[in-house]
Amino acid sequence: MDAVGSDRANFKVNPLIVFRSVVLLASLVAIVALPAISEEHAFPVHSEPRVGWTVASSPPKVTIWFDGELEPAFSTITVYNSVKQQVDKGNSRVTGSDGTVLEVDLPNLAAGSYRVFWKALSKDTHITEGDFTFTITGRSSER
Ligand SMILES: [Cu+2]
Repeated sequence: MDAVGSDRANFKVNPLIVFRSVVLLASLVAIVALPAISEEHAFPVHSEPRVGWTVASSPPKVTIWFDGELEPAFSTITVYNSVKQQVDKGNSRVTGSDGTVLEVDLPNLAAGSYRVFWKALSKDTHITEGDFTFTITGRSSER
């Protein structure tokens, strides 16, 4: 009876060691597997207006070119003004013959700073997202 009891007591230590080993192994597998999994992530290669750019007048739309095909239902661009009001026309869409371009139309915007938020779901179901700003000086429309 006592022997069984102490066996059980000893056995309680083992799961912890097993658990640590599994965690370590899982981490190693994740690190090794990462490059293969992330290959198809869609990242922006160019945008119009460009990241951090200053433009004279309100651009008709924001366009972002990606390095991979996008899943239209879950890929979006939204544009906010400096007081965090959404200013785009809400018609964010995937375009381009190969489905790698994301764009949204803009109304005629006043001079100011704007922030573009983008989210892209690639065909391998991985989501990438980010944001950037551009500034409209409004010089061309000031009279
Ligand atoms: Cu991916």
